[in-house]
Amino acid sequence: AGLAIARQQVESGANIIDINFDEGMLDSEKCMTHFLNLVASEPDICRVPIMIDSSKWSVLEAGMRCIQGKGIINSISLKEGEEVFLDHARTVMKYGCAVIVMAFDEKGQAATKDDKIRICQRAYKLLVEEVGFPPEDIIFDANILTVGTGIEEHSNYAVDFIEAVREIKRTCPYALTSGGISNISFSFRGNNVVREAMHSSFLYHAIKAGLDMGIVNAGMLEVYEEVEPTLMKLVEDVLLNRHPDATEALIDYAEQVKDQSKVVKESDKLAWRENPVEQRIIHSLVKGIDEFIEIDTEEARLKHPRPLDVIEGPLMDGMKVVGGLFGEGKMFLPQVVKSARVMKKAVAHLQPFMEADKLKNGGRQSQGRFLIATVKGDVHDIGKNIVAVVLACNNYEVKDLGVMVSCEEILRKAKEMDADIIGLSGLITPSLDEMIYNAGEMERQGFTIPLLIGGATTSKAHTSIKIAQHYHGAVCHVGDASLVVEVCNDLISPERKDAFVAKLKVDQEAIRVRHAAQVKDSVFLSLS
Ligand code: B12
Repeated sequence: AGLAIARQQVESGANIIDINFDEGMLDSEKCMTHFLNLVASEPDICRVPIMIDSSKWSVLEAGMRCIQGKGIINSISLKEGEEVFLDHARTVMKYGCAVIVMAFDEKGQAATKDDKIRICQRAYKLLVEEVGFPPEDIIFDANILTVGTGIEEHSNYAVDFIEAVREIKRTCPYALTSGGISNISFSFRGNNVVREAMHSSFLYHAIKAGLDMGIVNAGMLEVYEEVEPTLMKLVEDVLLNRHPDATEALIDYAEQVKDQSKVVKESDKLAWRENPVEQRIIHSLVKGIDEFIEIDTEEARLKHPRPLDVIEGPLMDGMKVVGGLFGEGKMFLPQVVKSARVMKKAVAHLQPFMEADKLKNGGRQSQGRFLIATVKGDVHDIGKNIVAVVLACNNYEVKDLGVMVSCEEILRKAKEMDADIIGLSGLITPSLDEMIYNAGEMERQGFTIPLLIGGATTSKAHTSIKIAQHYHGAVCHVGDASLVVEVCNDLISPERKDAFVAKLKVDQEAIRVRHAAQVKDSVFLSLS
């Protein structure tokens, strides 16, 4: 059962799994050892780092002996004084683990902002200066304590935590911060509508202050933007301690939502199903609901001339909303993982229809060999997979090398398969530099075949100004998968190729000249 829960958590988007056997009737050391050995043989689970969690040092040590890769120890603190703290830290360092340091000292748990900061700074100094502990392996947990309890001293707890995080991040270089998010909402136990809203809002504000990670049930998070505005205001009044009656007001409101949630929730839950199909698809993507995505994708497919139009239309629109909310800190990574899963399910539904189109077209002989990969350091593969399917359905022999592929691997494979075109996908900014590197290496190794560039953060401007100059062959930016077949056909066709490349180079030169003029025309004013 433990393994099933761990697997479910990883599937729901957990980035780390926390393992704890602190229970009176258990032999915790034995259980920890046994369970970690089981986890080690489950590739679906042990691909994420493991956090060994216990309040007993002997259990933590037993765990450290078992885990592979880099683990995280949860936790050590100054509760028993400096000597024990330093001794524990040295052992953790010996095993190469990172460590959670709780904001506790000899006097107890830090509740106020000043105490949290003082204890964490003291622990940081001891770890870095006395033990030589790598600061990037220190994770401070400055104690998230419950608000909305009706006790006045508790009303500033959320603000205390958020402000402490800001100061810890400023004064303890490279150290990370974490916390148990659900603690904040304990006083609303039984009312998940309010609790989920509290978690989303608290995370939103704490992440802005520098919170790096949080222990949270990935399935118990509402999308910040989706919280009903009145509820969000009341929740934020409590969290940010905006006025003395904030808790009372939220409790009153919580009572109403609680009643409503029983009566209205079931029908309300499905009210979005009445919307047009495009909106339903966006809703499923943003909320990470995979239940209806195949039915809706099918309905949309019947409305559009080609299956690819569904991808380029409602599905991409949904992913853009997800990307926007994620960028603003209003959706969190586990939620985006769920959205990605829904998107993949929709694309998988459309794939056979795209393949059927190929057969309808007679399944002609190979147009050419296309090598595609997401560049080193980048895990995004949804767009790349779509491009691969579209090309395969248009009679290209496609070799997909997957994600995080090094330049060396890409070019080695390209030679091995005698590729006609290489396509690179990348969605994060560092991928742009990796693409420049790939282009330079293609030049150095004497390639002449075209290079296609794609993925959300790439652009015609960047391709022209930063990538194309490193490679004398054609370097072409392709904005979306619906354009890729035509571009490839032009690049392969003996009749059209020269004219296409000549025009591409002229267009890119024009972009470079325009850019150079803009840069030259910029006049810098002195600050004085
Ligand atoms: C889903 C998603 C994820 C999923 C990815 C799941 C997966 N298996 O792919 C997960 C949750 C894992 C993820 C992780 C991260 N993500 Co992310 N993610 C997204 C999101 C929301 C959607 C991407 C997507 O799939 N779009 C749909 C596809 C179909 O579109 P597409 O890739 O652009 O592809 C189309 C075209 O571009 C083109 N195309 C694509 N590739 C190619 C290649 C060729 C050769 C050609 C011709 C065409 C082509 O064809 C496709 C179809 O038309 C975007 C936001 C966005 N608007 O893009 C952020 C986004 C890309 N992610 C972002 C970030 C920051 C991250 C993380 C660093 C977050 C973190 N803190 O850990 C990590 C990165 C980890 C890593 N090292 O790569 C940022 C990047 C910002 C930046 N400039 O660097 C974005 C823009 C979100 C944001 N607004 O902040 N992410």
